[in-house]
Amino acid sequence: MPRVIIKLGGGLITDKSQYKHLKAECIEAVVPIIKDIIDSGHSVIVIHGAGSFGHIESRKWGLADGCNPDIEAEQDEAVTKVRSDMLELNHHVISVFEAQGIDTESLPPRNWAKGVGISFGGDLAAFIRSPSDAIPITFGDVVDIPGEQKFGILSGDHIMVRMGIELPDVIACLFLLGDADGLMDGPPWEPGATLIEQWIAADAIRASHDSDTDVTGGILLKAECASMIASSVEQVWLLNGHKPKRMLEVVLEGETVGTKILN
Ligand code: IP8
Repeated sequence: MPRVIIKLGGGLITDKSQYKHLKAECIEAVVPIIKDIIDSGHSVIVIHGAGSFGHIESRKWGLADGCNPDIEAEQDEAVTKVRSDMLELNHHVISVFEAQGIDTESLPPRNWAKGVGISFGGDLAAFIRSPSDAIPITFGDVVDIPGEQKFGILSGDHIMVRMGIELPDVIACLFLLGDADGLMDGPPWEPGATLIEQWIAADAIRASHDSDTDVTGGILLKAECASMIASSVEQVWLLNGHKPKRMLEVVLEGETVGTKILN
C-alpha cells in the first residue's frame, strides 16, 4: 500500500510567539484533505511539531542541550511540563481527526524512542499500517538519553527522516509550513522573497523562517531532513499548510505549488 508521511509544522498548528496558543482552524482545514488521501488508498502517518507547546519552555531551560547539573531540579520540572504540554497539543490534534471520523493512535516518542538526531533508537514497526487501520500520530518530544545527558529534544523532522527512509512503500513525505509556500529565497516576511520551486542540498539558503524560536533548528533543519529523505522517496515537498489541497495534488499528480526537494 502506498504510504504518505505528513509533518504538521509547529508554526502551522500553533502561534509560535505565544505560549500554548493553538491554531485549531489550521488543523481543521488540513484534516479533510488527509482524509481524501486516506480515501484514495494511501496509508498515512502524521507527525506534528511542538510550536509554542514545546519550544518556548525547552529554550528557557536549555533542554536541547541535556542535563545541566547547576539547574537540574528546574530542568526536571521543565521536562515534566513540556511532556505534559506536548500531550495536550497531541490531544488537540487527535480530537480534530476523531471529530472528522478518522481513527488515530497516538504514539508519543518518550514511550518508544531514545536519543536524538537521525540516529535515535526506537522501533518504527508500529507505524506500518494499512489504510483501513487507525492512523499513527507522533510528534517532536523530550526523550530520554542514556548517560549524563539524561534527556534531549527529538525533533519531528528527524522522525520524518527515519520513517521516510526505513518504512516500506513511502511515496511522499510532506512538510507543511505555517509561514510560506515552501522554501523561500529569503526570510518570508521580507518583501520580494520568492519561492524556490526545486531545491537540492548543494544550494545554499539565506532564509531562516523559524530559527529564533525553534530549539531544534527551524527551516534549515527541515530542508536538510527533506533532502536526506529525497534519496529514497520520489515526492518530498515543503508546502504551505494553509493551502492543504496542495498535498493531494502532490499525491495524485506529483505536481503543485511548493518546494520539491531533489536528491
Ligand atoms: O517542533 C520539537 O519538535 P519539532 C519538540 O518537530 C519539542 O522540532 C518538545 C520542542
